Amino acid sequence: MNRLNDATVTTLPAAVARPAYDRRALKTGIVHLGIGAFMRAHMAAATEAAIAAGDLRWGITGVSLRQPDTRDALAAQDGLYTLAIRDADDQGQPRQRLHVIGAVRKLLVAPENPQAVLDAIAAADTRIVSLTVTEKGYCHDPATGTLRLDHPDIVFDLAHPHAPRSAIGILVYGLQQRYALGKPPITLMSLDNLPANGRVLRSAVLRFAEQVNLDLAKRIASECRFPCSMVDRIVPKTTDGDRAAVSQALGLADAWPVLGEPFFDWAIGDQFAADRPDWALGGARFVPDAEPFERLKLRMVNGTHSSLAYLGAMAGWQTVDKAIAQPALRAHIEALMRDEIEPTLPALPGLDLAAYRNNLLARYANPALAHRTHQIAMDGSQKLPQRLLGTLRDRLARGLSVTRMALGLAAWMHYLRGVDELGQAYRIDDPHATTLTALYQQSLGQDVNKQSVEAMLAYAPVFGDLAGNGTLTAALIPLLQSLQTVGVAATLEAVNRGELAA
Ligand code: CS2
Repeated sequence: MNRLNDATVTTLPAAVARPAYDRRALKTGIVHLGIGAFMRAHMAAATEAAIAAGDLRWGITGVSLRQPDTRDALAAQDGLYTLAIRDADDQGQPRQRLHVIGAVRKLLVAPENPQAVLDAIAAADTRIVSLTVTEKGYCHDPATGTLRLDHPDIVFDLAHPHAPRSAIGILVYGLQQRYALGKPPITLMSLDNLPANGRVLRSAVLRFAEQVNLDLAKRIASECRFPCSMVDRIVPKTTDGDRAAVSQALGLADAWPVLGEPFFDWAIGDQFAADRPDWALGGARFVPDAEPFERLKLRMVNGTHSSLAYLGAMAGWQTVDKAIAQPALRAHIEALMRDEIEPTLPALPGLDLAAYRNNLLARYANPALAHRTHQIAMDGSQKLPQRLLGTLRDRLARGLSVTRMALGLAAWMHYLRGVDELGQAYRIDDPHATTLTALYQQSLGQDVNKQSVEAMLAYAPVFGDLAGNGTLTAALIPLLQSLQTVGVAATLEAVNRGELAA
């Protein structure tokens, strides 16, 4: 089978959308750090819409911060790849719509050539540097949001200005080079699932820049912009089966297609240092303040996703659609949103929360995505603060019940056991895995009681000021006991009957 690339793209079946513009005329306006599946199915798709409308300034240089695999797959394809949008037809049969995306012009692998990445950030045409480096990529303390100057990658980068390896180090040295060349300031845009992601990025960049040069830090602070943004599209990891199925449908081999649901949302704070693409053409919304949208999305989508993932993974429900098909889990997730999360959300003009909730349940039921619960379960230490703990803090402060929120947290703690209810062992994929699994084994793994639950909640990088919270401890004890003794399904049924409340 021939490979998908600029020469073969003209042979695609008519039903496959593809670039109709001249890719050779495309300039590079965006440098993106962390060119994984999510970015390729979300921001790149919206950028493609702006380019297709005739604005050829916005080609993307994609940077991988660790592995060469994306570059290895896409370089041979001239940067082209397929976005497969998957859902079910009226009969419930899975279907997909294919779109070959042309926005990615160039791919770099930072460890191979860090200077090339700094050069790209400093280039005259670059207006925006965007990031999807996942929560842990900010090298910050998840509980407080502050950059950790003792993080090994940050320590390394402060000592190696020409070969930085963290996103933060790369950004600061890239900006330093840009200013040295007299180029105008740019926009730095986080697309990660962190609350106030633009502010988290700004504070990390400035903290690092202050260590490098105070004048540089001041210029960045006053001239660059760091808009916050809420991003939403479910993008499961591509499997070999997906590669084969997409290639078959294209009639050309695509080494790394990406998959996504039809749903797309992106609310961007409209604060840019210079030009930007008209991402509204691809479904984005420019808003004065993205933070209320982020809170809505992180608590409703990611909060319930993580709860569902830990419960589902422990019960042996391998994918989100299989998990949400369990009536007791579905009833719990619906009530969790309606009764515990929604009352903590700020009002947003025009937002119908009940419709948002029902639409989310339908998204979870999408049978064509096969989104693995273990995939969502990874990096819990980095995800829980913004997904679950903010809602919990708000409810605890107002003296409201937290049983359903606490069940998600209990399920995460239970997940640290490393073996599901069918006896299947799995790896805890988390930067804090070693400490957390040891902590679990010394505490909850021995017995569930006040002391062992308190020992877990004392883990400061995740729980911060929740350590010693008596109400939360009391809520967790019966839930953890139930998960350990009767399992996920029976615990869900009990919670749905109004039992197990502290
Ligand atoms: C998921 C998210 O993997 C995860 O942790 O919760 O990637 C989720 O699919 C997206 O944020 C949806 O927009």
